[in-house]
Amino acid sequence: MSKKPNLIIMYADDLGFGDVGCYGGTAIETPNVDRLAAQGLRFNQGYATAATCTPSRYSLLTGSYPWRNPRAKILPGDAPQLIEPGTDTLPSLLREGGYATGVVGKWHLGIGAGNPNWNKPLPGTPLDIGFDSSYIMAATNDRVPCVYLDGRDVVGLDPADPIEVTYQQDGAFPGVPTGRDNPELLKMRYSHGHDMSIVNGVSRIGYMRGGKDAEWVDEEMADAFAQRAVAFVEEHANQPFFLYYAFHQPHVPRMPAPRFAGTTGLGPRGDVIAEMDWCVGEMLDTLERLGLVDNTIVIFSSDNGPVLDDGYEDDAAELLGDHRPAGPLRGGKYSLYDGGTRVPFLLSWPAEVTPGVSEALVSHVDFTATFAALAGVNLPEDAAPDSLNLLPALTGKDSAGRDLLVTEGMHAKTIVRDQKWAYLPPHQGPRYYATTGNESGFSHWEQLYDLQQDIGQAKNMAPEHPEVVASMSQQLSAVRASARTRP
Ligand code: NG6
Ligand code: CA
Repeated sequence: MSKKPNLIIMYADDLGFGDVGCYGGTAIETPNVDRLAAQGLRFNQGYATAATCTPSRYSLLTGSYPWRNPRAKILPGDAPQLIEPGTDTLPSLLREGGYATGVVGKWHLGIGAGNPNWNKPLPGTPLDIGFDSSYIMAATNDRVPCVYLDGRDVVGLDPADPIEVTYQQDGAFPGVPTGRDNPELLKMRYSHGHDMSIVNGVSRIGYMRGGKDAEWVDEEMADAFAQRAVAFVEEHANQPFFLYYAFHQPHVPRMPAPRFAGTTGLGPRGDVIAEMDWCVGEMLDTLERLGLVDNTIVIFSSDNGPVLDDGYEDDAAELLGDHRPAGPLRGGKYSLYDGGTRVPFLLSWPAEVTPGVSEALVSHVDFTATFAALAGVNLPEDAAPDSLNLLPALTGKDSAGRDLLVTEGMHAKTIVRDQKWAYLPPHQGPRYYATTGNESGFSHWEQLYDLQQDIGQAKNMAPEHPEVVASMSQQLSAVRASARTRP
């Protein structure tokens, strides 16, 4: 290899294993994701570490399982930064290896010391944990503040109209409309939660006042992020770069640009997946235009599995037809079953990787060790404690990958899987989440599934294989008890 390869991670939000064409989905056309799959490897057993966003992203960027950090839970929009400055992260290590590093899109890993003053240059941003440039939303598209952050600053803020944000239960600002009190102002109605401050005709989680000029327009978000992502690649075309491009689709509220609205027949959820596919295409076209395709590693994946009603009445369930967002997998977002964490996982690197399909067991947690090694950077002893250098598996030279993988559902409850079995210990909690209808995976009983024979986790083999249950249970306890799993 003459020159270090560029790395782009395109990371969807709540996209399921069955949502895109290359994984067998037929309801939504995803020509650009499929184009990426055709020029690279498609992993059938690629995992996020968690069935929700913040913990997954924490692992992606730190190489640490999320349950090691008690704060790695779904965060409010005014949460303190989760990754402490000084932590060795995927971007900080790549920067050490000479890479320009940038993030565009959804952050959801906290800012500053918590409850920051949005009207001053912000401390504790992505710039403080290894990114040279950052253009993000602080949390999610359903949480305040509904503004973009460029580096340390809110974009387009009028100092005469400062922003205030609160997540206190009774924090409604007098005179500022909420979904609860002013449903007549809504263009997208909430189904559960999401009844607080209204921005752009959509009520959100949390309260926000001021910053009118800075408020985002959801229907323009895909274009805004795509433009910045493309600009980052153009600026750094002549040096190794790492871009973490975190899409907001298909997370709620699903508000596509008008040119995508109504195009899929599946309602907003389908339409924003089509829009996300367009974003992937913009990036692939940019690499082609700049002659960067061959030596750029492009990864496409999702932070967790799919959900239909995640808090707005957008008819995702009603218009679903035969489409199965999780494909053959059981469960979805929030779930301990594979639908929660087994996600689309593509890797293209034409200079080094022969296109195909891989059954290797791989996880986002492995990116830090793998790409630090590829960049020629030595991992400090205590860095990325759960990250394995899986370059051979990720480039298709090893067909096995990991021996063992831990994933989590809600409340940092964990399960373990190996090359054959998934073991779910007994966990307290409802079997189904009342609001989303998704299956939790919690049960009074031990669950054991043979993923080689039973991808849909239909038959609990625990009663027949007590010895496997004992061994898997012991392995899970051992991982949880150890401070690190990286050799
Ligand atoms: C839940 C929200 C859901 C979504 C999720 C985070 C409610 C009732 N539900 O608490 O809408 O925002 O958090 O999603 O508020 S994630 O993909 O960022 O993890
Ligand atoms: Ca998510």
